[in-house]
This record gives sequence, structure tokens and C-alpha cells, in this order.
Amino acid sequence: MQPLNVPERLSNRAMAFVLAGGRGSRLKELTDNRAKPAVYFGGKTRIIDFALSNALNSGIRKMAIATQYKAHSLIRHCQRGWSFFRAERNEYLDILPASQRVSETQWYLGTADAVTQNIDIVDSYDVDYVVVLAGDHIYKMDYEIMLRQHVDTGADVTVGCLTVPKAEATAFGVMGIDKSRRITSFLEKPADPPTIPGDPDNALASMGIYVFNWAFLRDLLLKDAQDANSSHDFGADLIPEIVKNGKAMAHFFDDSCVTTGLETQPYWRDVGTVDAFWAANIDLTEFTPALDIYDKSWPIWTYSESVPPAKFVHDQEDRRGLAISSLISGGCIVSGSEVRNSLLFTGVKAHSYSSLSKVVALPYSQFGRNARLSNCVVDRGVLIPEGLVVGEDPQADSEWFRVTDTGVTLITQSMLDKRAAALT
Ligand code: ADQ
Ligand code: ADP
Repeated sequence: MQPLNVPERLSNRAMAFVLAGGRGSRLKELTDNRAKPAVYFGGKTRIIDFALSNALNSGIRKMAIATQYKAHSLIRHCQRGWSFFRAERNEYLDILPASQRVSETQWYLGTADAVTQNIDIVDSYDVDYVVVLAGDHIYKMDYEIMLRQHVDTGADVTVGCLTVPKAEATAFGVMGIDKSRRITSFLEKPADPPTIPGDPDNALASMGIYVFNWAFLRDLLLKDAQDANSSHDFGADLIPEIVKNGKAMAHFFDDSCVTTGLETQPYWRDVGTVDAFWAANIDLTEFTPALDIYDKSWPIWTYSESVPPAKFVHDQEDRRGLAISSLISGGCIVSGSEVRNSLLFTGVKAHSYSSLSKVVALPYSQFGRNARLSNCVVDRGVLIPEGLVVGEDPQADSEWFRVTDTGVTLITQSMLDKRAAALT
């Protein structure tokens, strides 16, 4: 019988190396005690679940997660949610805290150093390709397609890229390419980003996603480790070096993003600021959100607590508990309270006469009686006192809370504690 001509999935011979060590300081107090990849998103998941789910859905069964800044919450989440990989099936998931593995004085320096310090672990996975991912973006992407392009073009590195407005491009690696999509220039976070020829408003930006042949990357990392002038960072050092002396190819996100009929545009968000975090979460409450989190063909896996269903209570004082155009997670109780255009994570309680509008409430936050909040992000476990009004007078709010330029208010427990101490 003729064998079926099914191309081998390259993901079988690849691992994902997820960089999850950065703080994400523009998220302000939301990352005081947790790294950005551990920040909650979308009602049940955390930011890192998107990169890990993309890898899983792409067929990758070997993953390593490098952690550093305030890693406890992230490590706990990955251990609880992502511990189903089985060595007997040749599947691995290792969490690699920066623990001075190489020298007694050094934590991970740059992003490349996070891989260098774990060369032995990558070696032990016995893979041909390494897909380097950032653990801090929200998107759905099939890395198999990017791996295929990498192998077909014989590149040393393939860099994921997308188009961003010129004004935003200062936060990215910005590249120029030729007709074959070979990268001809790469500038890390340029003050004046070069734009796409014929498109003066936009630049071609690196997503911080790279595919390498492991043998090539291994040599390069060992060389880079000896270079006293290097900051040991992919974007600042390694990618520009390959562009100059090797073959670096651009892979367009549009070619491998996963979309459903609901999504009219490829979706990629860096929810790295309080405004962007709030907006991307609130967008999920829209009639047609930009991101389809109900897509069964590309599930976003996570650790999820076992909790009872959300409950809506018509209270004893004849007040209805209701939620309109909102996402309400398990374990929530909305009692005699009105919730509109809001996203409530696990275990949130809204008590009688409270009202919430465009509020992102992280797990186990509670809203006391008569509290009235709009355009807020409320941190995990925060107890909003009875009668507190936020979102109607930004100047008054900013005395105690963090109010962004566009009028979103971030509330944490320590802000409330300071306020309570000052008012008594
Ligand atoms: P940056 O946005 O500056 O640029 P960076 O701080 O390098 O991103 O973080 C990338 C990822 O690595 C994040 O997931 C972060 O959590 C993690 N990380 C940071 N430092 C780390 C360390 N020491 N150890 C382990 N993990 C670490 C990069 C590229 C740009 C590209 C953007 C896209 O340098 O070229 O355009 O990502 O967002
Ligand atoms: P999660 O990210 O799961 O919501 P928490 O916000 O509860 O987790 O905590 C994140 C990490 O920060 C945990 O390691 C927790 O022990 C620690 N932590 C939380 N609050 C404080 C605090 N006020 N001071 C010091 N560490 C804290």
C-alpha cells in the first residue's frame, strides 16, 4: 500500500521557551506582587495562558517557562494549570526560576541570558527548533505555520512581526525587509521609528517571537555570553547581529493568526498599561468583541478553581441582582446589585444597592452596599467599602487611587487602607 503523504508536523521537533520574567511596570500596582504574565485577563485566564495555549494548540509538547520578577503567583498558576504534561509521552513543562544557576551572583541578565543559563535543559529536550515566546501578550497564533516558513526559507532566525502605528513603534524592535521578507535592518526601540515604504503612518514591529534552529542558537548564545559589550537580550543584541551577519526572515502575524467568523481583524494586544488592560477586558463585554474567547477550535487553557455557578439574587428588600452585557465568572454573587458592561472574575460579590459600570473586578473582590463604581479596575481581594463612589470625579478619586489620563481608576487594597487610615 502506498504510504499517505502527510507532512511531518515540525512542532513535534520543537520546544517553546517562554520568557516570563518581566515585571510589566506600566501596569503599576497590578504588578506590585505578581509578574505581568501572571496578571489576570478575560474572566478566567491569566496573560501567560495565551502563549502557552497557542503552543499547545500548535502541537508543541515541550515547554520551558523562565521566571524572575515576583514569580510566586506565576509559578503557582503554572504548577496548578499546566502540570498535565507527561514524560512517558515525551512531554515536558519546566518552570525555570532565575536561581543563580550559572554564577552565584547573577540572576537572568537579558532575555537571551534566560536561555543561556538553561542550555542544559534545552539540550535534554532533544529538539531541532526552539520557539522563543514572550509570556505577556494576548493573541491566538499557530506556531506550526511559522515553523514551516522558517524551515522552508532556511533562515537562521524567523521573527514574528506585525504592523503598528509609528507613534507606538518606539516600544518595539522595528524592522525593514526586502521583497523576499528577509530582514534588512532591525532597530530596537528606536526614538524615530522607520516606517513601511509607501505607508508613512505605520512601522513593521517585532512581536518578540523568534524561531531558531537549536544548534544555531546554542552557538550564538555561547558566543554572546563571552561578549562584555552585550546586554544579552534578543531584541537589543542577538537579532541585530543575525540581521547583519546571517539570515533573518520576517514572519507576518496575519499568515498564522487564528481567527473565527466573529473576529474581523487579527487580534494582538499588549495589555501592558492600566488603560490597555481595562479596555481589552471591557471589550469582551461588547456585542461583537474584537477577541473571540468562545472559539472551541483554539481553546485557552488555564487553571480554574472549582467553584459553584454565578448566582443572581433578588434580595429581601426586593432589589433585583442583575448583570447586563457583562461576563460573570463562577463563584460570583450579585445580590440586589446592578452590573453593566463589566467583567467579574471568580468569586466576586456585589452587595445590595451597589452598582458597577465598566468595572473589571479581579477575583474575590467585594463591593459593599451602595457602592457606585464606573470605569475601574479593582485588584484581587479588594473590599470596596459601603457607599464608596468612584468614577464620577476624577480629581477627587486621584487623591486616593490611581486615575489614568483617560479616566480609568485602579483600586488596590493598600490604597483603600491608606484612605481609611486618613479618614478616621
Ligand atoms: P520588550 O517589550 O522590552 O521588547 P522584554 O522586556 O525584553 O520586552 O520582555 C520580553 C519578554 O521577556 C517578556 O515576556 C518578559 O516578561 C520577559 N523577560 C524580560 N526580562 C527577562 C529576564 N531577565 N528573564 C526572563 N524573562 C524576561 C521585546 C523585544 C522587542 C519586541 C517586543 C515585542 O526586545 O524587539 O518588539 O518585545 O513586545
Ligand atoms: P495572584 O496573582 O494569584 O492574585 P496574589 O495577588 O494573591 O496572587 O499574590 C501574588 C503574590 O504576591 C503571592 O506570592 C502573594 O503571596 C504575594 N503577595 C500578595 N500580597 C502581598 C503583600 N501585600 N505583600 C507581600 N506579598 C504579597
